[in-house]
Amino acid sequence: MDIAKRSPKNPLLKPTDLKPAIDGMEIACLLNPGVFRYDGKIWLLLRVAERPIQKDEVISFPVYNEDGKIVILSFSKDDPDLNASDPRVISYKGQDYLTTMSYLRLVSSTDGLMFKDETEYPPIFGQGALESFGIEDCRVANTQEGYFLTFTEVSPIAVGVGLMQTDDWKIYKRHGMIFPPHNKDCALFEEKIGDKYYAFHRPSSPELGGNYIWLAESPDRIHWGNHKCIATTRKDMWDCARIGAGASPIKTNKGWLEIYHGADCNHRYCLGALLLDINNPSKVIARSVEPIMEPIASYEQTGFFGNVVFTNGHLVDGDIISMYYGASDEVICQAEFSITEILGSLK
Ligand code: MAN
Repeated sequence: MDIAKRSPKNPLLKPTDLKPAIDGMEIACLLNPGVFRYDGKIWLLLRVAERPIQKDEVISFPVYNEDGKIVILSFSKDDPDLNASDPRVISYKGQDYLTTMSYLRLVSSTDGLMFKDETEYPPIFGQGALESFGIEDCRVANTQEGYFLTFTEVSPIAVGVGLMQTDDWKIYKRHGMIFPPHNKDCALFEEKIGDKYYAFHRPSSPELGGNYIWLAESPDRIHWGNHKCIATTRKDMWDCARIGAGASPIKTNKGWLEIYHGADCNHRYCLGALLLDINNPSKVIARSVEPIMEPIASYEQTGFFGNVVFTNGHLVDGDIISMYYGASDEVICQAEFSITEILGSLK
């Protein structure tokens, strides 16, 4: 059952609301923001996906070259070596490319609904060979030691999880790749349990196993071990093809509550919840049988890649989760949940 209370102001942000950051590009999509409070305001760390303005007969997209400069690659749409059936990824002569280049960009708000561009705070672009196709879907953990950012690093050789750290959103300390390929959907717990840090991550095991949510522990948030699988996809259910963690888990009096995404083989993305033991988060107490949110609004069904609700950021105030999400991989939206209501829906 869909128990999300969507903002009547949705979508809050669409691609034409911002100016492209890269010269000669258009913004194709705004996606999946990290969310945090800073300087008395509510901030979104948007994933912005840009590409050159498209011409009819060719598909063109940006990549970083070896010198860290953006170059445009183009393929003719009628080239028999091109597979462009997915709007997100194209394949040419056995090599996959992304149709857009994503980077991270800050917007802020005083009411959580009207967001404005923060031009004083520079965007965060991919750097180096492991991010040459960009960086995506950044989770923001607001910890006692500062903000920790976990995001997907994409390049022709890998998809993995990167970590960086900041206190002021101007200077970033980059820690490199913390979960090697293929891995994404990494969400850090915002506090220690006992003497360890914890994180969810999503390795993919293509032959045996699948796209499952794992838990790892660390003495320093940089070196991770003791990996355990805590949730798998479920046959014939809404989350039968892939699952992945959303934002940092929420501490409740029943345990750690994690909102996660699940997709079926038609790439329909819904949200559900996991409840984990407060002292031992590898122990799953309950899990949504039905999604708590499904792509049912028009802006969630039609867009760059339709039938998607995808979240990796929220704020919590008492019983209310103010969740921000990407709809149809194109626009940014907000919805509220009651923690009590989610907990009551779990089996
Ligand atoms: C993947 C990621 C997300 C995206 C969904 C739906 O999980 O690339 O960023 O929102 O697919 O396309």
